[in-house]
Amino acid sequence: MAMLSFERRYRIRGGTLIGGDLFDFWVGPFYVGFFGVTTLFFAALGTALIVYGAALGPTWNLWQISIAPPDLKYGLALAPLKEGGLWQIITICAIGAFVSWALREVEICRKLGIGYHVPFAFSFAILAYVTLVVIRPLLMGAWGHGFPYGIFSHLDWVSNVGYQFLHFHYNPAHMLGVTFFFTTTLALSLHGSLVLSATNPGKGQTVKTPEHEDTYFRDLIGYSIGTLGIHRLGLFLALSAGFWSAVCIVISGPFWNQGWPEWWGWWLNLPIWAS
Ligand code: 07D
Ligand code: 07D
Ligand code: U10
Repeated sequence: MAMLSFERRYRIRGGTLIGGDLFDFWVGPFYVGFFGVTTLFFAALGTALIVYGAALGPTWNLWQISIAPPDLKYGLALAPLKEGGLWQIITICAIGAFVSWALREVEICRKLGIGYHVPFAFSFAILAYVTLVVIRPLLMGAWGHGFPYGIFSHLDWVSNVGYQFLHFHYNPAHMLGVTFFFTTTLALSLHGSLVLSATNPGKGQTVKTPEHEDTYFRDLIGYSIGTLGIHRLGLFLALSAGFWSAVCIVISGPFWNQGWPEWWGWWLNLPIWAS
């Protein structure tokens, strides 16, 4: 890959969080850094353990391979390797790799002198994952409440946990999560299409300016959020989606253990309805 002159100027030492010059270099297009090495270490070890778990059986079918968390009877203790211990170590590796990746993002931001928005955003995905496999199991008293690591088995987990609460769609935080996910795709489709309409207008026509973009939405809905604003909104919507997802699962069990439809009893019990 050709090295841009910009890259040649910025690819210098410094800005690392720890370790000083240690691993402060690039390999091909990749910045390595201390956290690149820890990412590779955790990712390689975690993947190797998943392959070892798969080798223990019963299947090599990629869709059906699954590393299950320990039985609930082990509570918050360490389980034997073949009875969920593997899942526990893989979880440590996954968190190690995700956090290392986020810190490597931070180091790259520091080198470039840009804001920490990308690692901040990724930290919401990490939060959602940690909520599923650490925070909620801790609150419920057993690692067995984490989800199994397999392509179809994790779907079964989502469905089973959903039906344990009768009708997960009635979970108010799930409603917010779903709404934010839908709104994120709406915002991205509006933004992507608007930018393309102005900057890629077709043969023979001139590229239009942000004024055209602003005016389009003023004409259509009376207001334009602006070129910087749409990116702030997009980030807010996407992070809110992840945040409310984490909330919706952490309250299911630790803070609400009936069906979610029952939660809406507070509405029926409002004094204004009393006859
Ligand atoms: C496009 C970026 C690229 C990432 C990809 C994922 C692996 C896993 C590991 C065999 C948008 C790479 C996949 C490394 C292989 C083994 C052991 C990101 C993009 C392409 N899920 N989920 C998928 C994960 C949870 C749910 C697909 C991960 C929760 C539903 C893929 C996690 C719940 C559906 C996948 C995770 C849940 C999926 C596509 C972690 C609630 C689907 C993902 C670490 C959040 C869809 C067969 C994608 C599907 C799907 C990965 C967690 C629900 C296998 C890594 C427990 C309902 N999930 N998932 O494109 O087709 O993401 O499943 O938390 O319908 Mg899942
Ligand atoms: C957890 C992923 C983190 C990923 C990380 C990175 C790698 C590297 C490498 C590619 C959070 C991983 C990276 C591995 C890969 C390379 C090179 C993201 C995570 C750190 N639901 N529901 C949600 C909808 C129903 C249920 C969230 C819709 C049913 C349960 C979201 C519908 C029942 C849980 C959502 C619907 C049910 C959820 C998921 C519709 C089942 C959760 C998004 C239209 C019968 C989960 C935190 C998310 C949750 C969750 C949407 C239906 C149950 C809001 C649209 C009614 C049990 N559902 N759901 O969280 O909140 O992403 O998890 O019907 O646990 Mg739901
Ligand atoms: C956006 C944007 C914008 C742009 C953009 C984008 C958002 C302003 C200007 C970006 C968007 C896109 C490009 C669109 C497409 C993206 C998606 C759809 C999102 C999903 C992405 C993917 C599916 C791709 C995922 C790919 C990944 C994550 C890359 C995988 C890479 C690796 C595994 C390597 C990682 C590198 C590391 C960790 C460090 C470097 C290390 C090496 C190169 C290896 C060498 C290692 C060493 C020397 C260290 C030695 C290691 C040791 C000692 C440990 C080893 C241990 C063992 C046990 C083996 O808004 O507009 O445009 O483009």
